[in-house]
Amino acid sequence: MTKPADTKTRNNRPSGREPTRTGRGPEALRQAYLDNLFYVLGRFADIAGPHDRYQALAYTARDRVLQRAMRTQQAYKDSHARTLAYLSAEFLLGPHLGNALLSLGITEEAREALAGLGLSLDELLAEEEEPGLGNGGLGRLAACFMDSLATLGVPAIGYGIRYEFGIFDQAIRDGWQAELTDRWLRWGNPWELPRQRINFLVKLGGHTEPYTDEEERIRVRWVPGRQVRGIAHDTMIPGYGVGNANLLRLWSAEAPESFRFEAFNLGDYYGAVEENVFSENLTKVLYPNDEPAAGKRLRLEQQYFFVSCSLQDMIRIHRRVGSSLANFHEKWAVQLNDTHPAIGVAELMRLLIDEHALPWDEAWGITTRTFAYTNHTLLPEALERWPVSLFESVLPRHLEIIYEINRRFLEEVRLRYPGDGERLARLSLIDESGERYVRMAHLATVGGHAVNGVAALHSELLKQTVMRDFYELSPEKFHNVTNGVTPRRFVRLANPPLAALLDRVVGTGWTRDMATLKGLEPLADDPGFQAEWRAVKRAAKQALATRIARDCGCSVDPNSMFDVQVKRIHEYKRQHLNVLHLVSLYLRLKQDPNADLTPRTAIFAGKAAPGYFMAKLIIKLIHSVGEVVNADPTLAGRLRVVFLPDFNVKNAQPIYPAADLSEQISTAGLEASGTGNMKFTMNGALTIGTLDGANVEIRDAVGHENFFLFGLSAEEVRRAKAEGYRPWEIYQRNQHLKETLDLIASGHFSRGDPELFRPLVDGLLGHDPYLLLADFDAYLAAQGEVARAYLDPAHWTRMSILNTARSGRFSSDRSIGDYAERIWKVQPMPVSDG
Ligand code: 26W
Repeated sequence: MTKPADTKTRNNRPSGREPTRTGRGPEALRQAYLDNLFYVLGRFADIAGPHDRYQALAYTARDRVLQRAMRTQQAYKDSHARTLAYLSAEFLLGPHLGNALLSLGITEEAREALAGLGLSLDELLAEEEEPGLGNGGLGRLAACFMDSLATLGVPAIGYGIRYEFGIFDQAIRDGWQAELTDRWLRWGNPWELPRQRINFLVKLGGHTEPYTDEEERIRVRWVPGRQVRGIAHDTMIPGYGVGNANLLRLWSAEAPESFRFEAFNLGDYYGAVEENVFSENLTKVLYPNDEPAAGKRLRLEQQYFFVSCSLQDMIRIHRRVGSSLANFHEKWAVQLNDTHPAIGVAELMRLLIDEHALPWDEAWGITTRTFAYTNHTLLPEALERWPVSLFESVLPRHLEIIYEINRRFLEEVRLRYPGDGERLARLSLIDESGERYVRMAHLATVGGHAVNGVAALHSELLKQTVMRDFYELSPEKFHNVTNGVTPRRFVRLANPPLAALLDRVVGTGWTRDMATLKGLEPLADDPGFQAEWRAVKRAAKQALATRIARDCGCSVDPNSMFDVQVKRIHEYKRQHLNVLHLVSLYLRLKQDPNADLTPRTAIFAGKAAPGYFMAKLIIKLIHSVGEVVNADPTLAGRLRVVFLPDFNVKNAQPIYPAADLSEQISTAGLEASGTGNMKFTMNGALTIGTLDGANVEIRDAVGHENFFLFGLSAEEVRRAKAEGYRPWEIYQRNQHLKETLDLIASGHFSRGDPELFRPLVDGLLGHDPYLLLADFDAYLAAQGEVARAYLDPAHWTRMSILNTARSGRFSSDRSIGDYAERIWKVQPMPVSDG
């Protein structure tokens, strides 16, 4: 990482003297910190509080990122670069400060600068409230992609929603999840720049009326029921080891006239602000569901609001450099992060036809060459479809446009498949089967040039199941781009001891080129290196044990195997199968206290959607089993079950380095990819998992012998369901399974109350839609293998080193490279950081 010698720059300062404003040495940073404390926060150093100190350092880092962003934007503008717009309703960024210092290459300088003032960098880092503008996988993927786009120097803008309240904070009350409002903005946000002058009006509701314009053309006017104004808030996303910093533009809503004076004068004080309150509601809060689609009016309005602001902004930027809309698609590649922004297809058509008077065919040509769509889930309940009636009342003009898109599309289908009415009905953008719905995945597919899944298996299943008819119609549109995660946050920032060891062995290049980790392979059996490798893992486990003691009031042994499952709570992710294994271990220990059981600490974390009863009951089950197991002296600490509260990016970072075993046990065919699985592999954890999502590719990359596989494959799951799956029979003929389930049903873990977990047990014995019982024996057998392998440190460490060494392709840099080459056709434009 080169430190800029700060030669002649745009503001022509004399060369040589390091400017304090953006200097990167300890002295300049210390001065900038003190200046920000005084001039930005208006605080004297001796009375400043911990959060003031955090903010002062945040502004110091932010300024240096901003300097890069300004240079980057200028470079992109000057070269009229083809730009990617990543439209996502969620960006799960995580805390900025540590990542910014890392990307600027000034972490140690900042630490030294603060030490000179008797301050600890880690204390300031702990002060940051993370922007929780996402639920889970999809939102975090968007954040990893933003990091890789900047690091690879790809011209890109992330567009999303500036929720006033992000994902709820999770508290645990007597084993139950409680949701607390996420007031992340209460202390202000040094990382964003409000751009009042970049604002757009967005229409909602009302009706349409045709008219003839001055050139005798039939046009349509949309007379809205109400309007809101979208205001841009820019956050700069720094690249690592490069001068680029890209834009994340998030929109917040307010009333066109945030205060109506005339109403106030008439004494109608509420009337004066009513409209603003109404409008602000639009971006008030993130919907905390991931998977079941809420289908709420406000959700559709949120989606349309940010998409309309974003497309209007792209057209503004396009026309600012004098380009005509006719080549809009040559300058912009727009990626739809799932169907949440899919209304964009109809909105671009509306803007081109109604606002800019382009003829339909030209507008359609531009639109279909502009958009591409990523699908992140096969779960039927997660595929968004909006009632036509709701569409009618919120987006009447878009419904007309969607009808016309559909009419022309079905015309083509009819030509291709004459007389095949069923196929027509399956392909239609409108579900006519009962109440009429608009199928957003169909709109995104027909309205774009590419559709991709997020892992090889998922992309195959997409073509064979939910998108089968579209695949048969236009196979050339379908791609796979396997997910990835950024090694900056999830290795170098989260696991500095491992990073230092990697730097020493393979050089520092791995942070931008993870393929170089292959250089570790020759050392996989080297006793000296193995010892260092174990020491790194041991230190991380000790640190996590300290955190578990603080947050869960439970002491765990860092010598035990840390068996970790952290992700959103969902039945298809099968956290309750993990619990069945733990109850089976407990049973065995109770039946034979001298059983030679590998000491194990089971660590869970994850939020449940507030309305998802079974997920919340699973959280209670984990706490209830933990309460009994952790308090049982006969187990002598050989088994511990803990639940770490409030799983978010910040709390996740110390978990990946400390894991020995990564639980990726979803029902095969249901986890589109997974990304936690990749973070664990990079940090040397071994995976126990099903042949699902990216597990398949992780297993192929690290070597089948370095992965603990179990369970039915996606095809076997499909067949088991097709042939009639009867979990009750499995329960009847499997004694150990019966004992395990009966113990839970008996109330043994619920203070004697057999009713508490009845819904869960009955669900498993009755229907078990996620085939836990079918995979129970295979899972236990694989866990047995794990337990035996863990007792052979040389073998385990070898496997751990090889997992990290072969995790390179799961860097989000590789994913972005794939998208840029195969779908977006955008060229990197690195900007020097000098
Ligand atoms: C409408 C409610 C809603 C909200 C979010 C439906 C669906 C979603 C997301 C698609 C859910 C999600 O986060 N999916 C996850 O996306 C990750 C990134 O691609 C994958 O790695 C996970 O397997 C997938 O579950």
